[in-house]
Amino acid sequence: MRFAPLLIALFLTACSEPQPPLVASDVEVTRPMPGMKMSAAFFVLTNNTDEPIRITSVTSPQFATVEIHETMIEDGIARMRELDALVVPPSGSVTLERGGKHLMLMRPGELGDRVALQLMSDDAPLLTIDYLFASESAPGDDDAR
Ligand SMILES: [Cu+2]
Repeated sequence: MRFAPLLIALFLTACSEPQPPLVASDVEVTRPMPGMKMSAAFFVLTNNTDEPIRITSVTSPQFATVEIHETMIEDGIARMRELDALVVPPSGSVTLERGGKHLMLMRPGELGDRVALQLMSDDAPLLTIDYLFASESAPGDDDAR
Protein backbone atom coordinates (compact mmCIF):
# COMPACT_ATOMS: atom_id res chain seq x y z
CA MET A 1 0.00 0.00 0.00
CA ARG A 2 1.98 2.94 -1.28
CA PHE A 3 -0.30 5.69 0.01
CA ALA A 4 -0.06 4.87 3.67
CA PRO A 5 3.22 6.63 4.53
CA LEU A 6 2.04 9.80 2.82
CA LEU A 7 -1.27 9.78 4.68
CA ILE A 8 0.46 9.28 7.98
CA ALA A 9 2.82 12.15 7.22
CA LEU A 10 -0.13 14.46 6.46
CA PHE A 11 -1.90 13.37 9.61
CA LEU A 12 1.14 14.13 11.75
CA THR A 13 1.54 17.53 10.13
CA ALA A 14 -2.06 18.39 10.92
CA CYS A 15 -1.62 17.33 14.54
CA SER A 16 1.51 19.35 15.13
CA GLU A 17 0.03 22.54 13.69
CA PRO A 18 0.36 25.17 16.40
CA GLN A 19 -2.93 26.16 18.01
CA PRO A 20 -3.68 29.86 18.30
CA PRO A 21 -2.63 30.98 21.79
CA LEU A 22 -5.99 32.59 22.57
CA VAL A 23 -9.38 31.59 21.18
CA ALA A 24 -12.81 33.19 21.68
CA SER A 25 -15.96 31.12 21.36
CA ASP A 26 -19.71 31.46 22.05
CA VAL A 27 -19.53 35.19 21.31
CA GLU A 28 -22.62 37.29 21.95
CA VAL A 29 -22.91 41.07 21.79
CA THR A 30 -26.15 42.70 22.85
CA ARG A 31 -27.56 45.59 20.88
CA PRO A 32 -27.72 48.87 22.77
CA MET A 33 -31.12 49.22 24.38
CA PRO A 34 -33.13 52.21 23.19
CA GLY A 35 -32.07 55.27 25.13
CA MET A 36 -29.08 53.44 26.65
CA LYS A 37 -25.79 53.98 24.91
CA MET A 38 -24.46 50.70 26.21
CA SER A 39 -23.99 47.12 25.10
CA ALA A 40 -22.48 44.06 26.73
CA ALA A 41 -20.29 41.35 25.25
CA PHE A 42 -20.12 37.77 26.45
CA PHE A 43 -17.81 34.98 25.29
CA VAL A 44 -15.50 32.20 26.41
CA LEU A 45 -11.74 32.76 26.17
CA THR A 46 -9.50 29.71 25.98
CA ASN A 47 -5.77 29.90 26.61
CA ASN A 48 -3.81 27.25 24.67
CA THR A 49 -0.46 28.23 26.15
CA ASP A 50 1.13 27.24 29.44
CA GLU A 51 1.40 30.84 30.63
CA PRO A 52 -1.44 32.98 31.97
CA ILE A 53 -2.73 35.54 29.46
CA ARG A 54 -3.67 38.96 30.81
CA ILE A 55 -6.09 41.13 28.87
CA THR A 56 -5.61 44.63 30.19
CA SER A 57 -7.76 46.58 27.77
CA VAL A 58 -10.21 46.18 24.93
CA THR A 59 -10.89 48.60 22.11
CA SER A 60 -13.57 48.66 19.45
CA PRO A 61 -13.97 50.82 16.34
CA GLN A 62 -17.71 50.88 17.05
CA PHE A 63 -17.60 52.02 20.69
CA ALA A 64 -15.77 54.95 22.28
CA THR A 65 -15.15 53.07 25.52
CA VAL A 66 -14.89 49.40 26.44
CA GLU A 67 -14.53 48.37 30.08
CA ILE A 68 -13.95 44.99 31.68
CA HIS A 69 -16.67 44.54 34.31
CA GLU A 70 -17.72 42.05 36.90
CA THR A 71 -21.18 41.84 38.39
CA MET A 72 -21.14 41.30 42.14
CA ILE A 73 -24.03 40.81 44.51
CA GLU A 74 -23.65 43.13 47.51
CA ASP A 75 -26.39 43.27 50.13
CA GLY A 76 -28.67 41.52 47.69
CA ILE A 77 -28.12 44.14 45.01
CA ALA A 78 -26.28 43.43 41.76
CA ARG A 79 -23.51 45.94 41.18
CA MET A 80 -20.86 46.13 38.52
CA ARG A 81 -17.27 47.00 39.14
CA GLU A 82 -14.49 47.60 36.66
CA LEU A 83 -11.63 45.09 36.60
CA ASP A 84 -8.00 46.00 35.84
CA ALA A 85 -7.55 42.89 33.75
CA LEU A 86 -9.03 39.63 32.62
CA VAL A 87 -6.68 36.75 33.33
CA VAL A 88 -7.04 33.52 31.37
CA PRO A 89 -5.26 30.72 33.25
CA PRO A 90 -2.70 28.49 31.49
CA SER A 91 -4.44 25.77 29.45
CA GLY A 92 -7.69 27.06 30.89
CA SER A 93 -10.55 29.35 30.09
CA VAL A 94 -12.54 32.28 31.37
CA THR A 95 -16.25 32.71 30.77
CA LEU A 96 -17.82 36.12 30.33
CA GLU A 97 -21.52 35.76 31.02
CA ARG A 98 -24.62 37.49 32.32
CA GLY A 99 -24.32 38.02 36.06
CA GLY A 100 -20.54 37.55 35.95
CA LYS A 101 -17.61 39.00 34.10
CA HIS A 102 -18.46 40.82 30.89
CA LEU A 103 -17.34 43.61 28.60
CA MET A 104 -19.28 46.85 28.80
CA LEU A 105 -19.36 48.61 25.44
CA MET A 106 -20.16 52.29 25.84
CA ARG A 107 -20.97 55.24 23.63
CA PRO A 108 -21.48 53.55 20.26
CA GLY A 109 -20.74 55.43 17.08
CA GLU A 110 -22.24 54.37 13.79
CA LEU A 111 -23.36 50.85 14.57
CA GLY A 112 -23.91 48.58 11.60
CA ASP A 113 -24.35 44.83 11.78
CA ARG A 114 -20.78 44.14 12.88
CA VAL A 115 -18.79 44.73 16.04
CA ALA A 116 -15.04 44.20 16.32
CA LEU A 117 -13.37 43.83 19.70
CA GLN A 118 -9.61 44.15 19.94
CA LEU A 119 -8.23 42.43 23.04
CA MET A 120 -4.94 43.95 24.20
CA SER A 121 -2.25 43.03 26.69
CA ASP A 122 -0.77 46.37 27.58
CA ASP A 123 0.05 47.69 24.10
CA ALA A 124 0.22 44.34 22.33
CA PRO A 125 -2.81 43.17 20.38
CA LEU A 126 -3.78 39.63 21.41
CA LEU A 127 -6.94 38.79 19.52
CA THR A 128 -9.62 40.44 17.42
CA ILE A 129 -13.17 39.18 17.85
CA ASP A 130 -15.51 39.88 14.95
CA TYR A 131 -19.19 39.64 15.75
CA LEU A 132 -22.06 39.78 13.32
CA PHE A 133 -25.43 40.71 14.80
CA ALA A 134 -28.19 38.26 14.02
CA SER A 135 -30.56 39.74 11.47
CA GLU A 136 -32.69 42.14 13.40
CA SER A 137 -36.23 41.30 14.32
CA ALA A 138 -37.34 44.90 13.96
CA PRO A 139 -38.88 46.23 17.14
CA GLY A 140 -42.47 46.21 15.93
CA ASP A 141 -44.73 49.19 16.48
CA ASP A 142 -47.37 46.69 17.49
CA ASP A 143 -45.41 45.77 20.60
CA ALA A 144 -45.33 49.37 21.78
CA ARG A 145 -49.09 49.61 22.14
CU1 LIG B 1 -21.04 46.18 33.13
